[in-house]
Amino acid sequence: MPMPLIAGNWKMNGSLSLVETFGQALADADLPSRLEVALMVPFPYLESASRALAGTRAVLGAQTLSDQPAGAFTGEVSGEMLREVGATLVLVGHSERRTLFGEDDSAVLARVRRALEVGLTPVLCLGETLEERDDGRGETVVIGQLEAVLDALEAEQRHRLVIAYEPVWAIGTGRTATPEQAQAIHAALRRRLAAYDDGLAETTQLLYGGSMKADNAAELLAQPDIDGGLVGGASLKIDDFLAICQSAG
Ligand code: G2H
Repeated sequence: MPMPLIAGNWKMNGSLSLVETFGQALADADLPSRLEVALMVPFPYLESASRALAGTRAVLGAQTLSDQPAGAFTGEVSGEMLREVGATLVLVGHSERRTLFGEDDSAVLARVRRALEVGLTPVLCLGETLEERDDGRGETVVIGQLEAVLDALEAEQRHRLVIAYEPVWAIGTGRTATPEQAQAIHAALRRRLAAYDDGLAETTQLLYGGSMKADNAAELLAQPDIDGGLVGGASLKIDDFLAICQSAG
């Protein structure tokens, strides 16, 4: 059973004072012993979040990275820079990056490769749109997104990823996948991982993301193949975020 992981994704939200609030509260919190916690904050807050989280169990993550190591790429941020300010994880292929910023499977793969090169853990996000689900293609789309990355990696590299399933139709919409719907896709992902190698299926953390909240986290996290959560909106309120962490223990 992989270690549960609750990762908060602030998206383009938050403030320096929210960073401080989270640092304090996470330092004081009595979190379940079998739990990993991560916070993905916007780039400008990474350095202060790194300091604020230093005395806590939470690790720091970024929300994307450039597919290039350095150079004339105005506005971009490299994996090396993220490491330097204390990030250890990075989201790759979040559905908002795929749909709003045109990141296709090859762009996602390039970013996963860069993250691995610099020693960041990529949190690879996968998910189908409502149209794809309604057409009965949900599982095929999600497995295809997984294969687009894993087929291209070395066996050893595949063991250094976290996978997040986030149905696009459930993100920020208040519409959560039912525990059964989420479990069905997670089980399919686990089976596909096992086809690469058994150890991969056993150790890879499979997170669910999509309107996870304090009041629905427990039943989602109780599913056998859901190992944690990628939490957006509910990760902006410390009480909600801590409540979700408690349900994962
Ligand atoms: C989607 C999630 C985190 P929200 O995975 O990005 O967002 O919880 O707001 O649906």
